[in-house]
Amino acid sequence: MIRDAETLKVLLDSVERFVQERLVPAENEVAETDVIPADIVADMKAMGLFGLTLPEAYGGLGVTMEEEVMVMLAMGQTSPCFRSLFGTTVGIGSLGILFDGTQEQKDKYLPRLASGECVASFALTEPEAGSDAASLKTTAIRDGDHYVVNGTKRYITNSPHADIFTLMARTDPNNKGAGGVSAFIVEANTPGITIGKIDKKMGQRGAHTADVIFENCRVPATQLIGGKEGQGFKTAMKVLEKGRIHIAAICVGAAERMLRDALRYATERKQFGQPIAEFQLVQAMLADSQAELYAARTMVIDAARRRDEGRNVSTEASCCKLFASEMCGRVADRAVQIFGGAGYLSEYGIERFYRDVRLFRLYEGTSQIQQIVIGRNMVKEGRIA
Ligand code: COS
Repeated sequence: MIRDAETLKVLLDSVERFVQERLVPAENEVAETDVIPADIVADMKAMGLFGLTLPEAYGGLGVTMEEEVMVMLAMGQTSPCFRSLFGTTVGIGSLGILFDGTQEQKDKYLPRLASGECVASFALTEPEAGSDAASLKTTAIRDGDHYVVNGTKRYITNSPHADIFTLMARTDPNNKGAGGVSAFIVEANTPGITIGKIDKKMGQRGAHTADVIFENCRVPATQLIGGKEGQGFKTAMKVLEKGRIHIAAICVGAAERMLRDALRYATERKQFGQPIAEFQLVQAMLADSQAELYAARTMVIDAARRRDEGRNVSTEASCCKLFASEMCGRVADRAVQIFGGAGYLSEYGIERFYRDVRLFRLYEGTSQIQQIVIGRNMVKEGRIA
């Protein structure tokens, strides 16, 4: 749903300008230093990107899913680490509070999140609980007015910079399944929290992940999201479902960027006396990429519209994440192929994208988890979407 085309156009124009004039020129520096410059972070805050999806009542821009997708298509045109910086806060980091938090929790945290004053991380994955998220072992045991949290969370994006964590932990150790899990807002400066060393990753330099270790960390009971135990896994699944459409849009944006770069290179690079773009085998790679990109773009916008209509989009969100992330990987591979030897050199940038986008098929649910969600829904509902 687009609420007001004029206002959206102003927002998209400013995001597109920001991407082209500020972020694209900074890509190499960020890849080398592993740090996003402070003035870029300040600009993101000033543009309202940290409050993109939060309601206007809390100081956010309150965009619809379709509007969010349009912004992410634009943000995808540059290194994914830039999106990761604010996207983790406006997405999986804060949505648990927005969806299921009490009014007091929303009033306390959402305005600070929307302004960018507070960075939020999503702490679900553990060393032994990745795809099988419901098997998580971190415990939060009630002790008077507090819960005592023990356990380790792994690959937690933005954890070195987080002010709060949306933490999923087991409040009922006798219930080993999803029903024993609760969600909490945990302030990062609570005693008993240690952040591990920043992970060395294949790509996405500038976006940082690390372990988060909880040792006898006492979290006030008022921090239990929604004030109800046993709801945390469902909160996490709802958050991830929306996050999957968001990530799919980023995949489409990144694929557009790579394909545009590949087309430009193919028209400039000459072999056998003519631009390589004139060769049909190169055109085949361009054409396959274009067709798949168009399909992914269309399905992401369609899924966003359905979600805005209030429909259940569990299947569509997983279809988008599955197709768009796999498509993005294929486009990255073809783009490197079109660049040839130059595609393997860091100075051309395409190898960096090739590494960066590999993560899309893994996080917020692997491609195989998306297949499982889609297949299960089909069998359960006895219909196709
Ligand atoms: N919205 C609301 N509730 C949901 C839901 C959704 N999208 N998906 C599942 N639930 C509910 C189910 O309805 C079920 O509730 P009931 O017990 O009341 O019926 C409960 O959550 C448990 O669901 P389910 O039985 O499907 O859980 P499983 O353990 O079988 O796991 C998968 C489901 C595999 C889909 C889930 O663990 C998953 O998504 N794993 C990937 C995790 C992931 O994406 N990690 C990335 C971390 S963030 S980078």
